[in-house]
Amino acid sequence: MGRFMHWQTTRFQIDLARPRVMGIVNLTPDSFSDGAAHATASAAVAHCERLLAEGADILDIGGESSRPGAEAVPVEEELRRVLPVLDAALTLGCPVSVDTAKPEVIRAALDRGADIVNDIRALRADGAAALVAAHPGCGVCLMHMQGEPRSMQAEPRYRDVVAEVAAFLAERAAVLRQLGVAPSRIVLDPGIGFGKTPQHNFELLRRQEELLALGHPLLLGWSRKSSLGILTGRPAGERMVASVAAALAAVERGARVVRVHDVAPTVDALKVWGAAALPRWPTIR
Ligand code: 9MG
Repeated sequence: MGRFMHWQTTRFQIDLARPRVMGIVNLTPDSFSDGAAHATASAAVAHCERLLAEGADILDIGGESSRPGAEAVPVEEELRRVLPVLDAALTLGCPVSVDTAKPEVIRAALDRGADIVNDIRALRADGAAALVAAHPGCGVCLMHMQGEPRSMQAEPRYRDVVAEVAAFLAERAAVLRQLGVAPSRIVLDPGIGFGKTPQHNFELLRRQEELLALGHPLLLGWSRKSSLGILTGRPAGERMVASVAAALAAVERGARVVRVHDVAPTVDALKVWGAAALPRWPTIR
């Protein structure tokens, strides 16, 4: 998995000796999954509590949809959606990640104590990397995306998707390290479905060890993605089994964090995988 067996974050050093489950908390009314149902902060907090009860290790809270075709959300609206839920989630005793690319949201989230910044733009917005670098210890997930959510699926093109994603992630991690961010704070993500065809996504899965060679833990987000729908012929609401299978395949190939909607089945599957793969984990009496 690379050199770092833990993920350093604001309040927690997350042990990555076993794979971790990041539960998705979408606060977007147009979300492809739970957004509308969790439009209010109290429903969203109840959703956070449910994900933790199901075994999530990390919560990932986001107020702007990144699904293909999604329009940008103004910064004030994103703050309005995210901050009340973040404040409550930070009292739940688990690492809390904020899924955002906007420097204003990153700053507000870190000021309130967020543990991780999960940025689908890999901190490329002006000032975003400097904000993370100025923080004493937050974790960060740097994700690859070709293009913009509004148009990224129009015509994704690569000569070698794995080599190009790896080069991008290596460059972004190097930028952060040069700014003084400790390597143990950095996790990388190839960005399944972000400017990629199903063929690109499955090529990234097949050759995932080439991304592990970058020396940082990998986070993978396959949950309910359209590649799984194309493969199985199922709509987003019926992709739980496919999502669990993809998470397991990613973990089998070295991913240490999986970002998922369906926490309970993923946790069960990882327990079985762990019992088979690692004789000393979990302990069976
Ligand atoms: C916000 N978001 C949606 N999909 C994602 C993925 O695959 N990875 C990460 N890090 N974030 C994502």
